[in-house]
Amino acid sequence: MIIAVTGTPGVGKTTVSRLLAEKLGYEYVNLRDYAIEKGIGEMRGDELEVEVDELAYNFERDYAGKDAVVDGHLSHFLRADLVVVLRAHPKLIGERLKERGYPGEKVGENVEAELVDVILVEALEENENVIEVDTTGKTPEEVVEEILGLIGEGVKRRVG
Ligand code: DAT
Repeated sequence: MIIAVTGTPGVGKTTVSRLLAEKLGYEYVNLRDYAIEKGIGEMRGDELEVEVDELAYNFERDYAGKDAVVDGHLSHFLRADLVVVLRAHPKLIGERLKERGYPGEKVGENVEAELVDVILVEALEENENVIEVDTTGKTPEEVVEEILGLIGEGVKRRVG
């Protein structure tokens, strides 16, 4: 099963994805590292620009039938069995990205994207199995437990 973990930068994707993969015994895949390793996309300054179709095509070829948790703000464009959209209060996103040294304009863009549900809307357009998890005020462990609970319910619903 492929689980895509997506969300606005700073929302906690990497932290949660690593822990989720560990708990499930799945491979952890950082989508940006995967793209760089495969020579997909071009660096523009610090940013990697990729063709989403090319990324999805390659990922499908390499990971079809495998168990993996895929961490990345484009992971909802992949063929995944489940998309987890992590959310956080926009103020938290702003604080984390400032701390990360993002320029003001980039911080603003991402805070706004979180405010208006950009990634959630994209994910719902791309995939039928989307769950949204609010991380605000929760530890990464609590977030992972919530995801595992929702995965369990989904499986039960399909079986029952
Ligand atoms: P992303 O991969 O979405 O960019 P990250 O996992 O790198 O996000 O997390 C950004 C920062 O926030 C990092 O310093 C760890 C912290 N963080 C992540 N999840 C958290 C949580 N649930 N509670 C508190 N801090 C969290």
